[in-house]
Order: sequence, then C-alpha cells, then structure tokens
Amino acid sequence: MRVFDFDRAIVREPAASVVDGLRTGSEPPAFDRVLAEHRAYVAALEAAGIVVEILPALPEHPDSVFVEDPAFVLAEGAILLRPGAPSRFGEAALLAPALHRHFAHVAAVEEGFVDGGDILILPDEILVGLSERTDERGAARFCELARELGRSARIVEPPSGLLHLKTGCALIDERSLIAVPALAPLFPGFEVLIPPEGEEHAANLIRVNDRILMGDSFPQTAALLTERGLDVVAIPASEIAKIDAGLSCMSLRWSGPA
Ligand code: CIR
Repeated sequence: MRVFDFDRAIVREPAASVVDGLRTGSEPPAFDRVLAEHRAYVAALEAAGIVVEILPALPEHPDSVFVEDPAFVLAEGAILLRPGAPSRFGEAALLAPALHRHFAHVAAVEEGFVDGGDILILPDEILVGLSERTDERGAARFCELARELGRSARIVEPPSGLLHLKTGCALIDERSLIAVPALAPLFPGFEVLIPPEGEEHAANLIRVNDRILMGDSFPQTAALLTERGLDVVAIPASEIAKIDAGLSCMSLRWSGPA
C-alpha cells in the first residue's frame, strides 16, 4: 500500500462562523462560497474512491472545518494533537469521539503544541515542521507517539513565513514532491517540482489514490502535473484560501476498515 492510498476520510461541515476563521489577509470569506467549496471537496474525495464521514459543524470553533490540524491518522491508529492557536484549543477533544469510533488505538499529545498541517507523511518517514503553531515539545511528543505506531518520525525546521509545513509542500508520488523553493532543501533524495511563480499556493494539494486534488486557480501547475501523467482534479478553493487554508487541511484520510 502506498502512503497516499486512502479509502476513508473524516471531514467537518463548515459553520457560519467560518467567516471569522483565523486569517493573515484582510478579506473574510463568504460563508455560502466556503460551503460550496467544501461540498466540491467532499465530492472529489468520494469520486477518488473514499467513503467520507461528515461531522456536524461546530459554530463555537470557526476553524474547525480544518480537521487536519487537531488530529493525525494512519491505518494503524490516530493521535489527537494540540493545535497551537488559542481559538483552536478545544477542537481535538471535539474530534475524539469520531476517532474512537474508527480507531482502536487513539493516543494524544498532551504537552507542547502541534498542528496537523505541520505533519507530512513521506513513504519512509514522517516529518514534523516547527512553526508558529508547532513547538519542539509538541513535535517531539508527536514523534514518540508516531514511533509507537511503527513509523519513523523526525522534526524539521522549515524557514519561517509559512503557516504550516504543508502550506508549501505535498507528496505527489513515491519519489517526488511539489514544494515552494524555500522548502526544497528539506527533501534530498526526492525530485522536487517547484510551482511556477505566482502559483505557490498550488503546493497545498493532496495526492489521493491515483488522483491529484488541487485548487482550480493554478493552471500552469495543473499543466505541469498533467504532463507528468498525473490525473489532476482541480476544485474551487479560493474562498478557503482567504483563511489561509488549502486542500490538505479539510480532511483526515486513511486506509482501513470502517
Ligand atoms: C488557521 O489559521 O488555523 C486556519 N485559518 C487555517 C488552517 C489551515 N490548516 C492547514 O493548512 N492544515
């Protein structure tokens, strides 16, 4: 099985409060457009062969649609994380019941901070990037828990300026990644595709089974990936981009029994 083979996913319906999600830009998103993007995303996951569980919206947590940050999942088990933004502190506990329904093994990081957006699964190891959301303590504890699940994991220090490690990179197949230039040195031994200038946000894409799901505002990157023989599915994501999100953060994906 490849690390991007998935048949299950958990997502969370956006709440109307998503318009108050954390953002570095000035313009808030429109709720109806976020909802439409979320529906297109779920449909694209389903079309890629995934059974998707949709959890109810959590109005008290504007960013809770981004389920990737409070938890981490593998076929072998799940790890509840500790998101580093104060408004997101309660999200892991609210995800816990769904994880317990699907996984016999659910561990939890109980010290420091670590956001799932900083965790990148590669074929032979897991990388955890330090960021404003993920500190040494949380990252180190996460690595220990990942090792208990049989995976090798280590901390990396990406250059600052990105919200999360995966804001700027993603695995596209077993030997190659897409990454913004500043992150390319983190991946010796891989072929690194650099997104064309102006399309840096294309790097937050997801490889799902034999497809690449990416935002639909990046035609040059889509063409580069298509030329490599990849099956690219472009979906609308410009509204969630207003709250600093890309495609990886809206689902927890794994391969395994229901
Ligand atoms: C936040 O700042 O936490 C959200 N507005 C965006 C989170 C995006 N998460 C991710 O890329 N993993």
